Amino acid sequence: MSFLTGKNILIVGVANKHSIAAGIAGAMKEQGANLALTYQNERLGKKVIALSEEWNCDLCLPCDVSNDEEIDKTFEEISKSWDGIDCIVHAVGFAPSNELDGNFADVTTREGFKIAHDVSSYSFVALAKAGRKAMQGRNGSLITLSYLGSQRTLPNYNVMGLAKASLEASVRYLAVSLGEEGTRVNAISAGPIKTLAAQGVKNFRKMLTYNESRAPLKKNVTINEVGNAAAFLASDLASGITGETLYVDAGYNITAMGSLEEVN
Ligand code: NAD
Ligand code: 0WE
Repeated sequence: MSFLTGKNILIVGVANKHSIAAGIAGAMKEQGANLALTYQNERLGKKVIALSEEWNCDLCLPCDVSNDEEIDKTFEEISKSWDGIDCIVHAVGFAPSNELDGNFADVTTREGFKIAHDVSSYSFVALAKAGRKAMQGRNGSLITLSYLGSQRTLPNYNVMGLAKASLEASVRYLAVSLGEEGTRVNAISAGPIKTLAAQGVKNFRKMLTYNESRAPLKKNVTINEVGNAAAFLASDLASGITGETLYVDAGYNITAMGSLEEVN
């Protein structure tokens, strides 16, 4: 019951084996997909190339998603090996660290806003545009990663919350834009996970404990659980789903006021 057999899938956003994109790659490989990975820069390249070999990926290429030329080059290279692309996974987010620490109105700057929205939101549209031809008429699937901070405020997420709100809106607009070409567009809103991007975040461990105690499933999610949801969204099993943000967060987002034990 491998449901991605023969599908060509590009995964953008692996930094190391703890990345959400690594969990997605593992789950998609398990379902029989052919994989291509990209890495942000040479510093991360060594590790990602090693992982690409471990997972028998067809390709592993450099791609800084803030650079249109690098994006175009990536798809040019892929077209030499693959006759088309069935899915693109976008698991990239960045804001300058000083924007993610303190009172929103105090720490947010025009430059930080611009960088966060460019790298975390526009880059998804850029990949959709660059990959459009290769995905046409294949019942393709675009998938991005979001977070609850797009809908609710929480301490320090700040300008990233705005960028994720923009990203989720782009999922809806791209779904309409590409729907008639057969391409579906969805987001997964994941619960907090200890990845490289979470390393620099103040009190991240506290946030994990907070989420775990309040989530209906009384746990935090893993990159494998996010990976399995992404594998489903990439597959023909999800042929009726587009423009959607799917929460993979142990149910945290549906709650308010935590558990009764806390109130009593
Ligand atoms: P991660 O650090 O493993 O992955 C982030 C990736 O973004 C890295 O591979 C990094 O190289 C890449 N990146 C940043 N700027 C880039 C650029 N200019 N060009 C190309 N790549 C660039 O962390 P992660 O937690 O796996 O993050 C993946 C996605 O999941 C992000 O969109 C993040 O916002 C989202 N997310 C994370 C969590 C969490 O708690 N970890 C929860 C929900 C959503
Ligand atoms: O989307 C994310 C990660 C976002 C992120 C993290 C960093 C840290 C290092 C974006 N840019 C940077 N830039 C850096 O220099 N998450 C959902 C994880 C996350 O990040 C938070 C969180 C959570 C949860 C930041 C503040 C508060 C909560």
